[in-house]
Amino acid sequence: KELRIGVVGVGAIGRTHIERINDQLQGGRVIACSDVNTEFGKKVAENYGCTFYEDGEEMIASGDIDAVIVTTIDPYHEQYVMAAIKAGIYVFCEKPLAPEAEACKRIVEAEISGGKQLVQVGFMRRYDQGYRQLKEAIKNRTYGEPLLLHCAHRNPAVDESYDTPMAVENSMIHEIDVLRWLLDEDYDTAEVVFAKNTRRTHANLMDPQIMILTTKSGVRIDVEAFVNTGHCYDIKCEVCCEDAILNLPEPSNIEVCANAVRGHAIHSDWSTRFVDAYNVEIQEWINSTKEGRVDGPTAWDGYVGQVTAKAASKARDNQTVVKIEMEEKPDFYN
Ligand code: ISE
Repeated sequence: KELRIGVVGVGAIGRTHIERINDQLQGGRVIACSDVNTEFGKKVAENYGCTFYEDGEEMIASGDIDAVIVTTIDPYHEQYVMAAIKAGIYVFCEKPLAPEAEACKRIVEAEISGGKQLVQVGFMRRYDQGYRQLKEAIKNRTYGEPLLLHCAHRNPAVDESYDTPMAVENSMIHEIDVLRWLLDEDYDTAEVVFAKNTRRTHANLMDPQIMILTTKSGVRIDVEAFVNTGHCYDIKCEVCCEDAILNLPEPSNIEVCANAVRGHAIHSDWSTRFVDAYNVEIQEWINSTKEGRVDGPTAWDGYVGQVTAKAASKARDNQTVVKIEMEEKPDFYN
């Protein structure tokens, strides 16, 4: 039986999830959707042949769907994730779980008191082939202990609404999640330092920045966020282990030899760079949901990510090293 899915928030990524579920993946179908912009939402619903609900919470409580995908703008995530927990249905929420750590904590508490894990957070990098290869090598200690990591998160350009905190809270939040998963441990401290600003930035954005994290066992990580490179979407992850240096591979492209240059195209946008990761992520979510499990990043992971990001933001604002403090992981998530 197909998983009946509803989508709240059918702006950009909501629609790509509908398309991948209905056209490419197996085992699920988006049959309902909702959007605060009624006129736009109705058009989208018509386009994809699903039932439109003016009120997302009503859709979640309707009994017509088995699971919901939350792709509204970030400040509304909490409301719909909470509604799903209340209705007892599985929910996939795009990253971040909520913009404030406190809101993530409320979600964790609601899920625990509901007594069943229902929430998955959309940290898609865990589904990327390359990161999965790194994870395998690190987990097995094939090349000894990982000691330090050099990473980069480069975007071609961002708009004027993207400001200094977003480098951590919107972009490097991906590294915060995926590196913690890769190393299978939590962070101890965070720091953010600045570089020389690019001429392409604007008054409210320090670009590039470098975030420095240490893990509990002492692994040191630096992540460059450079979001106005002007030319590329480029994700780097170099893991220095005791016996080898490991580098994140990129999805491959044909090699072209022309005009006295031999090379291959690289991605200029996250939506194409991680398209395979998104497909695997949503397929695995459909599969585990049908089997009654959450296999992916949990609400706890969403909370830890946000606590870490806020610590890094504080470190940046005060130009100090901040110790990352949070509660013990509840047994519920073990
Ligand atoms: C964006 O929100 C994303 O999630 C992308 O994956 C990231 O690369 C980009 O920097 C963010 O702005």
